[in-house]
Amino acid sequence: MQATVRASPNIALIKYWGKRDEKYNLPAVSSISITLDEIWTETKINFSPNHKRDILTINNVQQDDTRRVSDCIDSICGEHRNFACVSSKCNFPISAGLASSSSAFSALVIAINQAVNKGYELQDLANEAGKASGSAARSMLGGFVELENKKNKIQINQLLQSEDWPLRVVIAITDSQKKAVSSSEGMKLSSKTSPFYNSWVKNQSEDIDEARKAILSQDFLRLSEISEHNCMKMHSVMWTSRPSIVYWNSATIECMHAIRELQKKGEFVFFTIDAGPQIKAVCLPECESKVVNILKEIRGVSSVLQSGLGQEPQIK
Ligand code: 2P0
Repeated sequence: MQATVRASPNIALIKYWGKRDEKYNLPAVSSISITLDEIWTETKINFSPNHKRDILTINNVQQDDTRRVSDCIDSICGEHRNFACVSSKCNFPISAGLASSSSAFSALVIAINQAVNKGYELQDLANEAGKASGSAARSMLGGFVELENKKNKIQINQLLQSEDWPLRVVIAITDSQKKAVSSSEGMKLSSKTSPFYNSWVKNQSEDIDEARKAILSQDFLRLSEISEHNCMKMHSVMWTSRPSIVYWNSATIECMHAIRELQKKGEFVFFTIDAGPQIKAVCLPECESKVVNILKEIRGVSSVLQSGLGQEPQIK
C-alpha cells in the first residue's frame, strides 16, 4: 500500500491556456511540451487504515489544504478508501512558473496506481493527472510530447524520445516567489475578458501542426520561430485580460532581448515563458555555455538552472 515515484516537470513549447470544461479540467487547446530531467519532484504515498485523514507534506512542510491531492486520490480509488500520507519533495522552486504541478501530479497518479494496484493504463492515468493539473498529463511521457484534445478526454503522444533530439534547457530564475495569479484563475479571467481569447483557441491547431513538423524533422529554427510566436500570443491573451495578467518582470524582458541578440549572432537558442517571470531558453548543446554565461549576468537573474530532456516518471 505504498509507492514512491519521481517525475520531472515539462515546459510547453505550444502552450495550454484556457479550459473547455472546468469540472473535468479539460484544456481548450492542444499543446506540445518537452519533459525535463535534472529537475524533479519525488512523491511517496502510503495508505493505511490507521490514518485519520489525508496528510500532505511538501518539502517537509505539512500543508493545511489537501483538497487537490485528496480529490485526485478519490478520483482513482473511489471515496471508500483508506486515508493516505503523501510526502513530496522538489529540487526546484514551486509555484513560481516552473510547472511544479506537472511533476507533482504526474508522480502522484502513478504512485497511487502503484500503491493500490489499480492497473490503470497510461492514457487513463494521463487523464487523471490532467484533471488535477492540465499540464501534468504531459509529464507522463518523456522527450517531446503532444497533448491532443479528444471528445471528453485528452490523449498524450510521444513525438520524439529525449535521446532522438537532446536539446538543452537553461532556466533563468528572476523571482522565486509564489505567483500572484494562479494559472486556473488566470485562464478563467482570460476566457471571459480577453478580446483575443477566441482567436487564440481557433488558431492553435496551426501552431501545433507547425511545431509537430519541426520536431519530427528536428528543424531547430522552425521550432524556434513557432514556439516564440505561440508564447507571445499566449502572453498577449494574458496581458489583454481585464484586469491584465502580467507575469513578467524587467529581468524577464532583459533575458528575452539577450536571447534575441544571441540569435542574431547565429546561436541556436529560443525563449519561452510560462505563468511566471522565469525565462526558459531552449538551445542546442553546443550553445548552452554561451546562453548560461549571458543570462546569469543579467541584473535580476538570481540563479540559472540547466537541464536536458528526460524520461517518463520512474517508480522507485
Ligand atoms: C502550459 N501553463 O502549457 C501553460 C503555459 C502555464 C502557461 O499549463 O489550471 O498549473 O492546474 O490545469 O497545469 C499551467 O498549468 O494549470 C500551464 P491547471 P497548470 O504549460
